[in-house]
Amino acid sequence: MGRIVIDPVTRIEGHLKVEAVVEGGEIKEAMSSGTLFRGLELILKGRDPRDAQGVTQRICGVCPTSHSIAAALNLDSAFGIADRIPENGRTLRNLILGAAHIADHVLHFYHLAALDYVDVAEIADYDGHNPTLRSIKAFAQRGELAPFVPRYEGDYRVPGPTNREMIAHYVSAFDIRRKAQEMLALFGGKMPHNVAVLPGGVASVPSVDSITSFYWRLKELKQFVDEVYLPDVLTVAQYYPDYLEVGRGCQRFLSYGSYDLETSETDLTRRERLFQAGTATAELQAGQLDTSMIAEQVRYSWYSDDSGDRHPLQGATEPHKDKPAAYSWLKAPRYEGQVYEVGPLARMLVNYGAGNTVVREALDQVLSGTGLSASALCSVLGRHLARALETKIVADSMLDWVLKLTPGDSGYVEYEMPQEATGMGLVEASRGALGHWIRIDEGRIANYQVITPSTWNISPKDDRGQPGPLEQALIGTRIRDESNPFEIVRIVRSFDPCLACSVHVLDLERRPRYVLRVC
Ligand code: NFE
Repeated sequence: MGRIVIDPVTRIEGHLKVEAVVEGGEIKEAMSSGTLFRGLELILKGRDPRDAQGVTQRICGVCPTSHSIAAALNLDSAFGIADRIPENGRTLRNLILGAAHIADHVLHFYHLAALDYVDVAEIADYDGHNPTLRSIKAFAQRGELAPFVPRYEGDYRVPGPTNREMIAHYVSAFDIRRKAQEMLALFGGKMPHNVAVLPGGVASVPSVDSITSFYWRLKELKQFVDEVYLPDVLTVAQYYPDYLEVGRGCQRFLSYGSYDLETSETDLTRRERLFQAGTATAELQAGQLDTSMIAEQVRYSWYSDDSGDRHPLQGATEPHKDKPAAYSWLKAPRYEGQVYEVGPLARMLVNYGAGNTVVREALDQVLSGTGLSASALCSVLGRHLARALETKIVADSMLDWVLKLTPGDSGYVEYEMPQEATGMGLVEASRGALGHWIRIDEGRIANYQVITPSTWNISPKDDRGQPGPLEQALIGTRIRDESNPFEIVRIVRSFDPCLACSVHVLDLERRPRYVLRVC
């Protein structure tokens, strides 16, 4: 029996340690640990509720835009203005969030995950004239191939010319990400930590100029998604079909839904959205979402036990760093006591199962070319495919939405802040279901709780000992070479984990806490 420890896992966001117990070449047990503490909830206690809009964006530098939308929806609901957001405000929020998601998904595939399948070292044999590839080759010849090495030596299968084309796409994807961030800043003011999304709507007023600037960049992004990103993911699927079987996970899916198409319905789980809220099984059995069934458990988390199994409105953040048996700073969110995966795959399966025609048509079109069924997507490559497909759906929808903006119209509504209230903001961040909950007492924040997507996906075992979604996806995987466990990192990266929503635990005596092996 062997034990594999990867700490930290690189090419993800934040600090994750993965441990796997291997017996007979197969993972029998897995533990995922968030090794940093996120205490933003404690910082918010006692503050003006409107501070949550700015403070919660600092949870993370990658997904601050999703937090800005979740916080705004949360405060809208607490302030009683969820159904009063002007049309421009609703549309601008969708465009700001969509720009963030496109940038994020392109970042994830090209700059984090694709290097598990594309062999950059192969560039040493390149004798063509592409200037980008020639300059990477020059670095390789000088032995300066970082950040592409060190790495686990995977079984790289994409043939030379296609492989090199994808290396060139790695570089062009930087430009695409920049353009998506520019789009976000046109209406949001800046990235990261936009300043325009507020409770009550969006503070910026679109002009013909800003709409046109947004539109032409979006056209270019759409072309990249259609002609480069989606085909590249399908290419990977063609050469690694076994990864359509690997990493299936818990096979229960949950989504809060995203991109409001109207705001008259104040219950966000029933509001008409581009992606609707719900649950699904791998067999595509859809279910209605009941947020009262969400609770966090902490038996294996570094939090005091009496803060366990609570709905987020009653949630507590009481760190207990020496707790026996605990192994993660992440709590274990569960729905009806069961383990659920969130993320792009969940969004696609929940909406496919519920008969969302936009998702059905897009997914059926891609699947007809691959011969797969929608339920076969519960896998490493299924997650990548779902992510690329939803990027296409979002980009296509945004082309329509941006032309619906009315130049010069305000997207913001005035409001009065209540002294006592509760609120809930549900949205889909790039990585999945993101929820913010607030309780206001005497005009101040009495409690603010955030459950991020990675808290769902990377959660440790729960009070009943059920492993989290990533842990379940790792268990049963066959490892070819324990000293080179590329199968593990491929599974981990398919979830696009982000543990950055954390604050460092400092040891003021500077004792070493871990020996790090960077791969
Ligand atoms: Ni820090 Fe995030 C996203 C949120 S965490 S990147 O997407 O919320 O999974």
